[in-house]
Parts: sequence; structure tokens; C-alpha cells
Amino acid sequence: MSDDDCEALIVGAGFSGLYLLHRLREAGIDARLIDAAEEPGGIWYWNCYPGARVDSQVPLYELSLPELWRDWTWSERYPGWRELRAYFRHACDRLELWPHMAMGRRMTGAAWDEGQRKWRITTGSGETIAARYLLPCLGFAAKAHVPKIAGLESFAGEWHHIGHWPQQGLSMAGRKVAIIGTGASGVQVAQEAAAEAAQLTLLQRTPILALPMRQEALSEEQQEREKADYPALFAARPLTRGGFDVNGVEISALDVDEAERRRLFERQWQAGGLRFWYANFADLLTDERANRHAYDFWRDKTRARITDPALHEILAPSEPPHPFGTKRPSLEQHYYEIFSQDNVSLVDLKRAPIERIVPEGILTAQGLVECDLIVFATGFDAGSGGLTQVEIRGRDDRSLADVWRGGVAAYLGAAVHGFPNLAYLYGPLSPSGFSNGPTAAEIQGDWLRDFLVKLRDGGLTRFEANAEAEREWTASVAAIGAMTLFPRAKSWYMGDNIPGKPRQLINYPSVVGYTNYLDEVAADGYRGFALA
Ligand code: N01
Repeated sequence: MSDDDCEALIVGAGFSGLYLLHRLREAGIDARLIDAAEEPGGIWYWNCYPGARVDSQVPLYELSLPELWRDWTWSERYPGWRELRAYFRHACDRLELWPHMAMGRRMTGAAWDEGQRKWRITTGSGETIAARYLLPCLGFAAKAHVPKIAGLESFAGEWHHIGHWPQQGLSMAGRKVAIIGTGASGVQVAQEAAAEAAQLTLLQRTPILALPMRQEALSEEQQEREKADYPALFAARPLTRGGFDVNGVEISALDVDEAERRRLFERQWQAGGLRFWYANFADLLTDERANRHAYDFWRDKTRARITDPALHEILAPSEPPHPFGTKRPSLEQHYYEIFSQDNVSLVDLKRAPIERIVPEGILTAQGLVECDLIVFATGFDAGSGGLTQVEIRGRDDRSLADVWRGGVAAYLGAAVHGFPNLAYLYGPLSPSGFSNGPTAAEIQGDWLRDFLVKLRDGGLTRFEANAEAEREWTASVAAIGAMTLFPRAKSWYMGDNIPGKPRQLINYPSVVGYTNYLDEVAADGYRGFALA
């Protein structure tokens, strides 16, 4: 990529960034892309910890472009990070994106130049790129969260956050490993560590309500047969609530008898993956009594796999720690079985909180957890973190971090008043965390391409979200969220996982609702934006 000015600078080479690059270049817009990573893949570059694999099944978890899927085959239904990275290289090859990409370049700051109507973006290597449009596609988990625990600097062993795992890999064989955090990442790395480590200790604050993945090996022949159905499958994605293939059944869990309820639960449970979450009864996430039925089903199924009864109450409590599915479920392959191994133990941090880290390990209220490797599976400053960790200064020279200090506000979960010609994808107040990633990438990417083409064709060079439109959108996300059970959990969906972060639902909870709204805005002449 040359250092010349460009029309649109995309930051981030995950699904959103690459798809947008492809669509903009196809439309004749001079778009370029930078990314701090050495290879494309976004989250699949940084999160290369043992066991990292996607929890949405392929082909739903890939782009719908026939030139990509026609000659691509996966080895597993839920592929791991290595295979996903290879897929991203394949996408860059097939779509001929490489000449327009510069890897290993981190955006370190950006400032709007009103006189020139351009963004000036600085990178870690000291260069400045000028671009008419700045389009951050940073993913929802671009900023790792390492909680402040006293004494970490005194630790004699090694520690890593799963989002900054060493690219050269790291053996856990024969080591004493402690994992803090039992979200999706903690579960995945624990399954691998249990097989290798001399001693594995999991430090759990809240139990994860994990679902069986039911991994499946895929043959080339099977996928060739399935490819006949791909177009219909991809067309269905934006019309569902979660960007998957189907919605749940359109009836209440309370309108059927116990036997029928169990039949549906059992069907989705056996189908595996996240289906028990996204393809369940219509009121799973809106009615507490309906939700409780699902929780009880999950608890009983899970307890049946935990051999030590003393762990039942810690891993699968009688009473739900939060309504089922309001904190993101994860997929597991043999998570509950590892606790019957002699080399695995569990610390319930609710009973024995961490006091400090000492050179030999982690000191809890119940004693020392000896270890030589600490894995922080403690999550991310989700949604806004990736955008606010970089100094992005808008028209009044205020930074986005400053503007969002009291909470995120953005029109369509993409554009911010005071920040002209900036549109971020897969970020806060869009469906991102509630959407299958590639689905959101395509919905937002297509819409933004159309918008920028419309500006170009109309001889326009500036857009800015109106303050009123931004207020309305932000309020509507909160209002829709209030109709669900999501605010009932302390989760990253609500910003609760980061000390001091304002509490708000950070994602728009319906992909199809979002798709329809974007279409309306476009049909209405891109209402809510000031165009110049
Ligand atoms: O992070 P998380 P994650 N002391 O925030 C605990 C996606 N993802 O990286 O629940 C002790 O979910 C925290 O405890 P609590 C997926 O969308 C997808 O696992 O706050 N513990 C929790 O247990 C997922 O939801 C895939 O009480 C502390 C854990 O750390 C999202 O990424 C794979 C703590 C954090 O869980 C994030 O998942 C991986 C502290 N001070 C991730 N602070 C797949 O596609 C936090 N915790 C498969």
C-alpha cells in the first residue's frame, strides 16, 4: 500500500474490514486497509490460545460470496483458529485484496481536519495517512481486560491474557497452570490445559452456562452436497434475530405443557451449538418464568455430567446465577468432565476471593494456588474499548473516549455526532455481540458501500450524524433492551465487566430489526445524517 492519501481508510482485517474493503473497491472507491496484526483474521489472529475455536457453525460463520465458498472446504463444523486464519488468507487471495492492505500497521491516533475535510490517521511507525473517510472495523473484543490484582508484578512465573497469546505458541505440558475466568475463552483453554498440565486450577467467579458443541468432522463430499443450500442459508441470515439460519419457535414456553417444552429443549440440546440459545422458545430472553424452565433443563443436564456432587452447586447451581442466555453461553466439548481428573481443581472465588498474587502463585482467602503460568481469561472492554483506547479526535477536538465517558451514544451503532466521515462497523449499539459475525459484516458493509456511493454520486464529501438521531437511536437500544432480561445479568453485554464503565446494553438485540431499520434509513434519503 502506498502512503498516498486515500478515499477511505479501513482499520482492521477481520470479517467486517475485509468485506468492506472488497465492496468499496468493487464500487470504485479508493479504499485501503491497515491492521496492527501481521496476518488478517482479526480476533483469530490475536486469540491463538490453545483450544480457540469459533462457536458458530460453518457455513453460517463465513462470508456469503460464492467466489469464496465455491472452492473452500472446512475440516470441522466449528473450526479452530489456525483454519480460520487460513480462510482469511484465502479470502484476501480470491478477492485480490492484498495490494490494498498493509499489515503490521497499528492506528495510534486520528484527527479530523475540517478545512481539508479529511481524517489524518497516525500509525505506530510514525506515518500519517490522510483519508476522506475513516472506517474502524475493530471487532467487539479489541481491548483485553486484565483486572488489577495486587502483586502481579511480583509473580515469578509467566502470565498471559488470552487475547495476547504468544504467536509462537506456549506449551502447558507438565506445568502448574491457573486460569482466572470461566467465560468462553476460559472454558476453551481449560479443556486443553487439563490434558497437558501437571496441575490445572480454575478460578471461577460466576459459573458459565455452557452448552454442548457437538463438534463434527466435515468431509469434502458432504460440503459439496451442502453447497447447493448455501445461497438460501445466506439469504436467511439477515432475516433472523441472531444472524444465524433460524429463529426460535414463535410460541411461549409457558403456552405448552411440560412434555412439549422438554421436547423442544431436548431437540435443540441434541442439535448442539448455540441453538439452545438462539432457536429456543420466543420468550426465552424476555420472560423470567419461561427462562427458568430453560435454566432448570440446562442445570439438570449439566449436573448429570459432573461426577463430584460437591461441585454441583458451584458449576451448576440450584438457583440461576442470572437468567439463562443473558450472559453469553459458551460451547464446550468436555468441560464438565475435566473436573473428575486428579490434576484439575476448581476454586470458587465467591467463597475464596483472590487476595493478591505472590511470586509462587495466587493467594486466595482459602490459601495459595501454586502455579508457574497464569492465564487471564478475564474478557475484554467489549464494544467501545477498541475505539476509545486510540485517541480519535473529532471536529471539536474532543476525543471519542471523552465524548463517551458517560456512556456510548451513536447513530445506528456506527456514526457519532461530532465525528464527521467516521463510521465504525461491528461496534457498540449495533447488533455485533448479538450477531453471528459474518452476517453483521455483510449487512453493515453493504449498507455503508451504498451510502458512500450515494455521497460520491451526489458530489458530497461530508456526512455527520445528527445529534437528535443519535439520541433517539441510543435511547431505542436501551428501551428495547429494557424489554428483555439482559439487564438482569452482570455481563459484558451491559458493560459490567469493566470497573467504572457506565452500565448500558451495548448491542442492539435484533439483527433483522437492525437490517430493516438500515433499509428504511436508506430509503428515506439517509435520514439522520447531515450531508454536505
Ligand atoms: O470473556 P468473558 P471471554 N476476577 O467476559 C471473569 C466471545 N468468544 O474472553 O462472570 C476473577 O465472557 C469473569 O467472571 P464474571 C464470546 O462472545 C467467543 O471468555 O464477571 N474473575 C468471567 O468468568 C464471549 O462472550 C469464542 O464473574 C474475573 C471471565 O473472567 C466473549 O468473546 C471464544 C475477573 C470473562 O469472561 C468474551 O469471552 C472466546 C476478576 N477480576 C470468546 N474479571 C468462540 O467463538 C473477569 N473475570 C468460541
